[in-house]
Amino acid sequence: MLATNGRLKLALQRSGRLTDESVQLLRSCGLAFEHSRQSLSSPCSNFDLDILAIRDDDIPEFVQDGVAHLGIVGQNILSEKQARTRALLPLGFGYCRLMVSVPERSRIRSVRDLAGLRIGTTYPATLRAFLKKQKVAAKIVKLSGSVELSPALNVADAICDIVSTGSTARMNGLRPLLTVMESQAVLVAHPQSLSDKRSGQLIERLLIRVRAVLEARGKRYLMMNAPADALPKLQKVIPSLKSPTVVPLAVSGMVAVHSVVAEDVFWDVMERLKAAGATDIVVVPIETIVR
Ligand code: PRT
Ligand code: ZN
Repeated sequence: MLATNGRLKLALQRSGRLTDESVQLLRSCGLAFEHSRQSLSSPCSNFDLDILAIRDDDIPEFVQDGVAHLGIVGQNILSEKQARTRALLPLGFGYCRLMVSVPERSRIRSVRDLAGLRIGTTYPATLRAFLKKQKVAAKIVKLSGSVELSPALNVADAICDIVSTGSTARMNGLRPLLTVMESQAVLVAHPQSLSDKRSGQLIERLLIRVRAVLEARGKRYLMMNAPADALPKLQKVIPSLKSPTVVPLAVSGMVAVHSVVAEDVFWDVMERLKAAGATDIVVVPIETIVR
């Protein structure tokens, strides 16, 4: 399944909302490559992998056809293109929703009210499947851009478009009515590349790294000193301290306690750790956790 040069190919968005985080994720996996918005393909110098930088809309088809073995793309695009790819992992960025929005003053209140109306969208396939499931017969107006202007131009009565903060919809006098799908960036694979020995092995090696980087996100390594008899109290403060590393210190009766904690929890519990007897609390970032 690999091309003649024996290298894996991964497609990511050339220039857009997913680009920086896609590049950052791969660099966190220890992959060394140049990323320039000008070049289509950049080789990794320390892994048998080439990065293909293309439009996000083309990624599902590239991966389906095996032109790329892997791709990083939004679930919204995957759903719309209906390409045969295997989703491997959600990546925790590029969060957004595909939503139906209606003019603020419209009387449309529920999905039923959309019956017989025109909905402008660049996501006709996803919207069609949604309306079918809801048993609502509406007219889908396929647009190629500026969807949010279509009600004002009387091209549509409602729109179905990506929303993240909602400010674009508000600025255009629209009110979100319902969510068609939630989306984030995912890693997808060409199914046959997974079963092929050589490309399958390379993908598995890469997956171990990606999982390890994702696992470490939002986590911190916590170290502190405490009297040995304070341990039960410390464990009450941080439930994840169930099996901490406990190392005796040179001072008798004192121990060093190490554990992994979620960063959002840490600030809440720090004072309570101190009150329970912990001193010299040190928190350091974690780059990877390989399980
Ligand atoms: O050139 P190329 O085709 O590669 O890029 P593109 O312009 O088609 O896509 P791009 O870069 O805009 O988005 C890439 C992916 O990012 C999308 O497919 C989604 O998976 C994800 N994503 C996350 C978003 C948004 N957030 C987002 N807010 N994609 C688009 N938007 C747009 C939306 O279309 C609307 O115009 O932002 C506007 C709404 O934003 P709010 O914050 O005002 O609600
Ligand atoms: Zn696009």
